[in-house]
Amino acid sequence: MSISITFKKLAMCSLSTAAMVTASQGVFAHTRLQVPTILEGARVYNNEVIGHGCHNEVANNTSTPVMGTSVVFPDATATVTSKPAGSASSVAGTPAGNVTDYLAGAGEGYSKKVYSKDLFSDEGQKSNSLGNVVGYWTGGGSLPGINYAGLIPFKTDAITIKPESCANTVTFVVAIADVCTLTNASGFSDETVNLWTPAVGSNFDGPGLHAYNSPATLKVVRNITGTPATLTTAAVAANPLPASCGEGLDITVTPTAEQINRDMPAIDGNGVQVWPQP
Ligand SMILES: [Cu+2]
Repeated sequence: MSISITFKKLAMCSLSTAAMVTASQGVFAHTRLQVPTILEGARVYNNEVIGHGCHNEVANNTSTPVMGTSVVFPDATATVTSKPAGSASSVAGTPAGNVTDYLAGAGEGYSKKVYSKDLFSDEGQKSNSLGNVVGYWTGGGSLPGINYAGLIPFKTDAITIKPESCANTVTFVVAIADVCTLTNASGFSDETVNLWTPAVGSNFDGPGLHAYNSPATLKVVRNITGTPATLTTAAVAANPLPASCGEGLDITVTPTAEQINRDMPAIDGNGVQVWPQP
């Protein structure tokens, strides 16, 4: 692929946020979560939204269909950083301990696939050595690369921010690979895969590719004021910040390279690694 084509493509997609307001949605939309911000303490049914296919060199668009997707949610080994609440995204975070410093429970296993063959014919859930679900894959089918979005349903269980922590928000960085052609890792290109992954030095970083270091995120917001009861849901108690926390912290939880290398491959029910090809 020529440098000018790559440039054009990057320019098109860097315009995506502004362009989506006026242009037809979906054409340039990255793969993200349908509900990217949720309140703590609530189970949420959500979707991975596959925004476009892989690059088609002949048509110079993203019309190559997606045949499957693989997702990794950070587990309790994740890298945790913090910055003052409300900081701009350009502000670098500083190391801030472990996910269990901020979240009640194991700090992993909160996300589960919703079984569905709407889009792809096969699927599997990924668990770590503790038996906690850390992601899923689904494949076998053909999602058109343009003029459609694909929805992959999953749910998150109630996630509780520790009352004694200073976290205002906890943002999970979610690594996603949208596969258009089965290849081994050396075959990764804009024509074969979109790697919506954090650049943490894993085998799935995809340096120079369209989706480089552009992962999806799921932000959990502390329920500082509590929620009154409605006809269908019980009241939720307030979880105020401790006075000593000041304005509080925005926490980011990013899967490690080791976890992504372990959990990104799609392994079928017979134990065969389907993608990437060995
Ligand atoms: Cu894009």
